[in-house]
Amino acid sequence: MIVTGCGRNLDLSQPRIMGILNITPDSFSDGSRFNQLDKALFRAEEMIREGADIIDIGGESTRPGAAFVPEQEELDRVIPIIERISQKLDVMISVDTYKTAVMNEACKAGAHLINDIKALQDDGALAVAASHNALVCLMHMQGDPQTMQQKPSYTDIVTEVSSFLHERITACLNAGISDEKLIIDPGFGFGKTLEQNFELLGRMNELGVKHPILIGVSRKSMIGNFLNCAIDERLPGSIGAALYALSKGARIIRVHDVRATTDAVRVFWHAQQYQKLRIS
Ligand code: 7PM
Repeated sequence: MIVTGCGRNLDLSQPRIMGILNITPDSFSDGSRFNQLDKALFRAEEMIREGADIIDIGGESTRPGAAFVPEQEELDRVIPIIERISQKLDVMISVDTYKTAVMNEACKAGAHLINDIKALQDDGALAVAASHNALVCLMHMQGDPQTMQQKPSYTDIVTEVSSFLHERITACLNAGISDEKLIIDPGFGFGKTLEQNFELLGRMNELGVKHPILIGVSRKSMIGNFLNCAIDERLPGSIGAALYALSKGARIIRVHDVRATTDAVRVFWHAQQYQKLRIS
């Protein structure tokens, strides 16, 4: 299956890696915006060499309890970098934002995919996504980033995530976004306890969507709390979860550690395909 965002194709007959490029003042520190631009471009190039198919550019941390970033500040952070990467590199560009104005400017600057943790619920977001013919990743979140980890609660997590995503899919279709533009994401860590995350992971195949599934578990608390380890020790656990997600139907894996994840995913996929061909 091939999907197309703003004229750029992405072949999903095999798993794809989305590399995370966070643009916050501390992420490429030691000075000017010019310096930041070069460093971000360098990191994007590096991730492409390491196997990234998509570069996901975000200017606001959505970590639990993180500070709000004003619209203009987010624009100042991400737009110059999207422009630069789209001019210099041959790669699919994703913008990680829930703000309509940022989506709009990002698509004008060269983004192909809108990765929205709020699933296009901001005013005007549906119309902006439709007008650019962009790919859209609709993610599930319970609550908002400031408070979502305080008391997540579900009767049945798979049913609730699935019905939310179906409601957002319908909203997209009604706004003139076609089915082939949609990617869905269960939103690991977004208003979910450790146990709820693992239940959702294990039952991902029950979500009942025909759209490609993207997942983000890289370095998250569900890995750290289970293994009881620090952020910089979470790579092996993150890869374990990513491979399990592939076995449950995920097609795009959003990660910080592109090289290691790409190698693991390629071996996993090859072994699986090899066995399928052998027995068919
Ligand atoms: C806790 C929660 C810590 C979230 C860090 C994060 C996702 C995303 C993020 C995801 C999609 C992080 C984040 N996570 N977009 N943006 N799916 N589509 O790990 O799981 O960078 S933010």
